[in-house]
Amino acid sequence: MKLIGSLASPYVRKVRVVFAEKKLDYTFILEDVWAANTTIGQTSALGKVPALLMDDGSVLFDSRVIVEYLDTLTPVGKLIPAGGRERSSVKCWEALADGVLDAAVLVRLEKTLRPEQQQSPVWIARQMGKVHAGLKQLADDLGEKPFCAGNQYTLADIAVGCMLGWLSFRFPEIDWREDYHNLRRLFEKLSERPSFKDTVPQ
Ligand code: GSF
Repeated sequence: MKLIGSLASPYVRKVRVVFAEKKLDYTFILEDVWAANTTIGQTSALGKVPALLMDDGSVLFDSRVIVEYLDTLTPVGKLIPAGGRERSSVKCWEALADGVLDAAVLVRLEKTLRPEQQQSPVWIARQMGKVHAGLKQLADDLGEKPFCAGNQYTLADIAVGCMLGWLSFRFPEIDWREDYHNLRRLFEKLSERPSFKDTVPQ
């Protein structure tokens, strides 16, 4: 399998962390989707990373689809519960963490791709509202539990950890560590795992 992605993308990081946790081999192909000469469109119609090029030539895209697939490949380090409320709960944690990212990415694109006079403060405030509401929800849901889903490390922790790491990377002014001590505690624990250490955004 070949994973197409970048070293900065939090969605790509989520997939890389899952590859590491599942002890699965892959080839990492770096792609700058923002470069004028990017060829990502040949692999993914949406022009986004991550995209997973399968050995039979087919392509899986969207990090949530990719990680779900990877989790089925081996019972090693099961990251998504098999079914029921436990499964949908882990997927919901992931959707919330990814949703915070989606909003923050929109703010970053607004601020980096548009000239300052064309930027919309209303749009930026709307998206930042989602970032802050999402962080609060995640912290409330985590409470004093060791991991998002309770006692077990799951995809929920990976999604939340990748989101927090990216916020620190691109929005250091958002002081989530100070606002939410439980998210800091979780993040520090996750950051000790080799899968997280090896994929710090850059
Ligand atoms: C989001 C991927 C994405 O936005 C997923 O895979 O989970 N829901 C998707 N990737 C960005 C890079 S980044 O912001 O991490 C991307 O490839 N954007 C290119 C574009 O043209 O929007």
